Amino acid sequence: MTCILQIGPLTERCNQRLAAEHEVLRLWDADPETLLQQHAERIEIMVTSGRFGCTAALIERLPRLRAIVSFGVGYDAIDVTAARARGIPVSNTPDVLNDCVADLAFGMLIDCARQISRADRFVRSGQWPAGGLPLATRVSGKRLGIVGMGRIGETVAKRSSGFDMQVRYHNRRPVEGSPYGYEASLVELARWSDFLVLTCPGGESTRHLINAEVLDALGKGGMLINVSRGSVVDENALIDALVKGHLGGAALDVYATEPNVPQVLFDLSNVVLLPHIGSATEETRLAMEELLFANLHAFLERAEVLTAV
Ligand code: 8YV
Repeated sequence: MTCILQIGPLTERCNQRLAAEHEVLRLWDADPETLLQQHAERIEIMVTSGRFGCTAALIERLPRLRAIVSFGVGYDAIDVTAARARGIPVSNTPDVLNDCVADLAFGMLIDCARQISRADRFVRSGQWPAGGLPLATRVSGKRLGIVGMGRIGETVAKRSSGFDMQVRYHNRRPVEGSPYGYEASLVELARWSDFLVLTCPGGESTRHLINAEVLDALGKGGMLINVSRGSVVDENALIDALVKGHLGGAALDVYATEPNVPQVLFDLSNVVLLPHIGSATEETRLAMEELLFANLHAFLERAEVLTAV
């Protein structure tokens, strides 16, 4: 039996299936140092997730490591450079979550503009009899800016056609054949946009891409929707813009240091706060699990992962 190191818990179904098929060492369930001292030499495969990631130091501790199989599309928390240096393939779970992440991004956009969560809190707390809510912001016909026109960005753009929105995007380079307008300057895209949706990958290359200047360009009439990674946004600059009323609103599914959400955001009525649930539906999590197992089996059978990062 291949010895697998599992970094953190996935769904219960996934944990059980892994343990039934393989010898699994559960790093989160043990004293990591003791576990590694006893078993590091035997570990051949690592199973992790976008959330648990994997450091270069851990890769270095595992002399027989042959593959890293990850749950989730984002791999910014995995030291892919260290894995590559040892010829260790890393797989993720792309595509199967595009629809659910895009659905949520659109839901967040509408929530932020139309104050759905706020209105729900308003009714539940018995405030309705005393008066109404302030008027909200229209969604249909507005300008949608997308940062990162990858597979998820494209799926968000497709959703917008039902709302008669204009779409423009910013990316490292224009996407060939894309029907949407490319904007080389992120600041200009923010200035143009009513809603700026972040669907780019996390990691060093996009760290604090959304800074004070971009937020200022998005301005009072603009709203920021983030379903990518918290690291893409300078969170202090975002808080500053929101507190000073320089930004119309924000809907966030991801944060700089999850699961810590800055307390100051709790009191802002124009902010929608979600606990990183972009892919969290029964259907999509099952599809992600199946792709994780397909990668694992492909590697065990023919030393090749299916969806390498
Ligand atoms: C997952 C995600 O919740 O796929 C991603 O990159 O952020 C989410 O789908 C996460 O990766 C699981 O840990």
